[in-house]
Amino acid sequence: MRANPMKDIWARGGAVVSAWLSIPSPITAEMLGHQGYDVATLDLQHGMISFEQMLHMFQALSATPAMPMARLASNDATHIGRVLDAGAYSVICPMINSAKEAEAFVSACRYYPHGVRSYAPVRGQIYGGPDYFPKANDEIVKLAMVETRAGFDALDEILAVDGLDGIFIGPNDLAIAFGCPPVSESDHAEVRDAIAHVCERTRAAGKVAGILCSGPQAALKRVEQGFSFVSAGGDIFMLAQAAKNSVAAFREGQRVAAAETV
Ligand code: 3PY
Ligand code: MG
Repeated sequence: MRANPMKDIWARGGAVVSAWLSIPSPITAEMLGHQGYDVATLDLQHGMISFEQMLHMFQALSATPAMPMARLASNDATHIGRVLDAGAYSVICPMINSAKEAEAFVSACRYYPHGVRSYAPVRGQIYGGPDYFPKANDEIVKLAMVETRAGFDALDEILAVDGLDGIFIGPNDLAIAFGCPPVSESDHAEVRDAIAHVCERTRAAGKVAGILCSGPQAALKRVEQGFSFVSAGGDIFMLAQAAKNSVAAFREGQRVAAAETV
């Protein structure tokens, strides 16, 4: 089975940087996959991506160095099996509130005797290789999202779940859970403390701490803080920013030209 590059990066003490894809487009996936990210995560929860579009985006990503990952729509074993069978090489599960929910998530990702995943990995095997079955349980990274008050309170029990590789913080939902506005980099001390606490406990448990970030500078700060999985490239946000800067430069040029002709 193709090696999971995230494991290698973590073994060397590095941090994984992921693009975050919400636009339902294989061409966007292929283009972003060639920009140097370690991973490209398809957001099946809040992105506008159907099953068929996801499949084509995974296919487009396999022509690039970026490893295909998915943020699942929900903690549902049938959904998880289908996403893995289509070629997701690692998965993030939203809204994990308890150790029981984390166990169900991990179990849905693993074959017997460690889990309840049903065989056959039709496209996963095309991407992963012929020895997919004996290796997939270990090779596929599973990150549970802590982004609710219940999940935050159950953090240590969630971290004790066998087979769970780490935690991914949803900073927007976590901020809401602490009564604050949903933003990626919150100014509120209680949200900042909660994020620092999750990072610290996760690392103390020997697991990977991950978080969604607003951009590269914020992601660098998170890595400095101890996170080793950061998403620092939302397709919609980056496109909007680039478009805004481009049109602003054009308008400014027009303004200067008009001033010169007066
Ligand atoms: C959150 O910030 O809550 C997320 O789930 C990231 O999309
Ligand atoms: Mg969320």
